[in-house]
Amino acid sequence: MGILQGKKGLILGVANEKSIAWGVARACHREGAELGFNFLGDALKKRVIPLADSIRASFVEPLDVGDDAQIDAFFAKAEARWGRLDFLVHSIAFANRESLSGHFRDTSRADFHLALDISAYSFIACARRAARLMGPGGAMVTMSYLGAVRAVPNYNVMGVAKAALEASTRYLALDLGPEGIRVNAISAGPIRTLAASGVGDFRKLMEKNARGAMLRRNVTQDEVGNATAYLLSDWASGITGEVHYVDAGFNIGGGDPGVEPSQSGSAPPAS
Ligand code: NAD
Ligand code: 0WE
Repeated sequence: MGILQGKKGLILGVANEKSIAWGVARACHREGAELGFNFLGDALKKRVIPLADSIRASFVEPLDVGDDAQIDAFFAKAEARWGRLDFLVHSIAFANRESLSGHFRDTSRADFHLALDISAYSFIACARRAARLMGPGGAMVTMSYLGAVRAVPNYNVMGVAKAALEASTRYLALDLGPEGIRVNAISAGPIRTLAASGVGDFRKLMEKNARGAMLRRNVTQDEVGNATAYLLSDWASGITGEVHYVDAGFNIGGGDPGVEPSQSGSAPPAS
């Protein structure tokens, strides 16, 4: 029996088969959960529906989290379909492409608002509607990145948005704790997804990250999915308000260690 057997959950942020949200969906489906999804616009509808069908998802509906009316309608449909909810996964971020390079000081008011609205406020907005459908044992997880707590070149206003997202995770945990609802974030290492493909020299970033990671590699969608399924499950019933790193240990390190100990011994004497 799976660790999410019989639970009903919404997963927000599947764009295609590379999405972190799809890694989460695979893990949750494998562990016995019944799932619902959103899609953003008709372009993604035809990508998300076949994926949802492949795991017999009960629910696929449009949702742009920039629009309160659409959030209301989405959760109203979830309530009509299921009546209750056990978990919510928020795997959504957006900033104007131009704000993910160049000088951070040039961030415009509009770009700041957009990044924080879609990437941080939307979690609060969805959490409020989801919590209404949850009882004790309910759980939520959102996706963050190290740029929330370190100054990562070019991540810029998204780092500020992730800092707000991580703080929101703690305040939601405080707010929903009395109702027995847990709220956590996963801080994932870099993964090649649609969102990452819009970023200049992501390959270099991934190579640097792999070198600096304790495991000397990057993480996969499935590894983030498995950790998320655990945080959503009753195995994590004592855990809330946490930011859980799934980054092969990069965040604890001091950067590229250079030559490995096994390679650094003195050369054998020439014979
Ligand atoms: P992705 O492009 O597959 O997913 C991003 C999703 O956000 C898409 O499904 C997109 O449709 C959705 N989205 C954007 N604006 C939206 C809106 N207004 N309304 C509804 N949905 C909207 O990329 P991903 O890498 O899987 O990103 C998922 C999450 O993981 C994001 O929060 C991202 O910041 C986070 N994350 C990504 C990485 C990485 O390296 N890929 C690392 C750490 C954290
Ligand atoms: O959160 C992210 C990326 C989020 C993202 C990506 C895009 C690209 C396309 C948000 N908005 C947009 N807007 C677009 O138009 N990551 C954690 C991946 C990421 O993005 C970076 C990174 C990493 C890691 C950008 C600069 C530096 C590092």
